Amino acid sequence: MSRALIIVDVQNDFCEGGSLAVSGGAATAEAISELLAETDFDAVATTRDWHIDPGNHFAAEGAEPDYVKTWPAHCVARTPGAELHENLETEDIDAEFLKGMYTDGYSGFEGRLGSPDAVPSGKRENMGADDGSAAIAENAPDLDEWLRAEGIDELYVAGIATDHCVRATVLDGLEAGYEVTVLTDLIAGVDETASAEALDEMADAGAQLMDSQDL
Ligand code: VGL
Repeated sequence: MSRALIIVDVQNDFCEGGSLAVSGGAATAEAISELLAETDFDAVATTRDWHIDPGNHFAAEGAEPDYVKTWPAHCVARTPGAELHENLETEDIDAEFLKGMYTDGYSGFEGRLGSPDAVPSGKRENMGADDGSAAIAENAPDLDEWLRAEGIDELYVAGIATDHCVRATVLDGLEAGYEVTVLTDLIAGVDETASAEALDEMADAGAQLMDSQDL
């Protein structure tokens, strides 16, 4: 078995101080960095929300977001809020997948490889045109294509938010035929009840739930 760690949306806007702050986001980033220092994966990928014009994913001007389907503006392409959080150590990250340019983009499997390939490793000045659109090269592989090319069959998923992008990524990973494990101490959710329900749903769909200490 070859295993990949998928780090979902550990971005400034989803951490304390961001426009859609999820409580525990910064601590999650730090804990993921500790895991990366201690554990070998065959591949490590991050996903990032990378919104240009995601339609009604952002609440209309003057309207209150419902924090279920509509949200405050967040992770706008090429803004500081869309950057990975500084507590996340990016040295071991092999590839990064950008999603949600013109859609909600909850699932990492909607993401396509950012350009250049190893974006998180300090080369982010090459992220493309001002509207963010050129950040994804034409013909860039999507997450599934990239994982298959890397020979990965097992996914370990960590990140933000348990009840939204982690959930959607895990369910799509199972659907695509991967063995999927959610690292339950390395996730943070928007809503406590919805996060508990999402974990049940992921487990019912076939995901393993595991503490990273047991890896
Ligand atoms: C997310 C809410 C809105 C997430 C993204 O990354 O889980 N949550 N957009």
